[in-house]
Amino acid sequence: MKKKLNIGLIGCGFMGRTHSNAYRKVSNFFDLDYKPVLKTICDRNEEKAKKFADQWDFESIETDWRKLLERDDIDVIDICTPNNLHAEMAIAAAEAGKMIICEKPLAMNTAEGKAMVDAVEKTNVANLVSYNYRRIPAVTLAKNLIDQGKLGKIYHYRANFLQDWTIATDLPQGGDGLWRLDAKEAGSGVTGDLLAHCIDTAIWLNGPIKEVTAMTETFVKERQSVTSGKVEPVKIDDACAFLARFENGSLAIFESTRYARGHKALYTFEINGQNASIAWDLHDLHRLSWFDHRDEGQTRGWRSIHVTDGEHPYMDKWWVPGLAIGYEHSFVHQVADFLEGLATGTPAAPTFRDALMTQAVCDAVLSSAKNKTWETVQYE
Ligand code: SOE
Repeated sequence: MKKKLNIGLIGCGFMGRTHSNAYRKVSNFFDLDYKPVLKTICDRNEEKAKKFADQWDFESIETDWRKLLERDDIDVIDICTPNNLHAEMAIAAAEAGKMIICEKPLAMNTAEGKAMVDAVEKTNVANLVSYNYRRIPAVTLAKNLIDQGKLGKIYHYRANFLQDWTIATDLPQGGDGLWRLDAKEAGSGVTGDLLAHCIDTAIWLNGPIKEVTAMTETFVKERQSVTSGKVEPVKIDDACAFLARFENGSLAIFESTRYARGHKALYTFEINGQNASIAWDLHDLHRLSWFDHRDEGQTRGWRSIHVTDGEHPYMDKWWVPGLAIGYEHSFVHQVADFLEGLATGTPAAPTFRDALMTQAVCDAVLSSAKNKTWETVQYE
């Protein structure tokens, strides 16, 4: 008999959908001790919450997230709100003794993130930050290959996250969907939204980042605010590029923008080691490119590994070899790992503490861009 885990999910946006879908599917594909139950969806807008509950089969709705915390029938609080609400909600949820899954980035800044880490560690509640790309099988395979030492010493790390959806100058800032353009709700622009993904993967694959130097740009300086109705200055970074040095001595270059016409969600990384290189591209997410210098000379070259075999991470849980899975499955894997962590007592990563490292790199990047300096990342 599986143990039921009642989910109270806050936020009916894009991420609310990805998480709901994951809770729905996970028990069909993974044999785990725990089974999530879509207990309550919470949104300030009652109509939206009702519609969402209907569509995703939540048992009930709330319009005030604090009520969720008072309820004995909620085990996990899943925070899928804009970034400015993460800290307040997560700290209150920890104090109420609830387990927490929080969307990325952990917080608006490192100071907030530290308070969140303190809260979950003081109350000892299970916690996870949703950096889903770690759990794309090809990315997890890259991690396994690196951990097996197959690349040898790593020299270079290169990552991009390119989009083009904010080029229109008449796009407003704030409110549903567009809160990512409003610094009051998002904290930062591409640094916290997109580079945070690249940084999380990079730290996971290649260890801590020691120092950074960055530049940012805001191409559209004013946009109408959905909340005030007035034209207001844009305070987020539309684009950011930074150089970094890892603690293992390797060098990195990261770039992100929402102004790369033609690119919708082009997250790519390439890692060059002494023996081998790997490369991955979100637009072709079930493939991992691999070059091994130790291969026999005549046939040596880049291989494209179709990461769909039963031997590949997570793939034995899905279809038969050769049949690909996609973006949404990374969230299913995330929930599966979280539930597995509860059963085994080894928490799934990234915990709030792990994600604080990414937050510290984001803060260093933003302050380097502002001060035009090299910044040492302050992890403590
Ligand atoms: C922004 O467009 C966004 O939705 C991010 O918020 C997500 O984290 C990223 O995975 C895709 O792009």
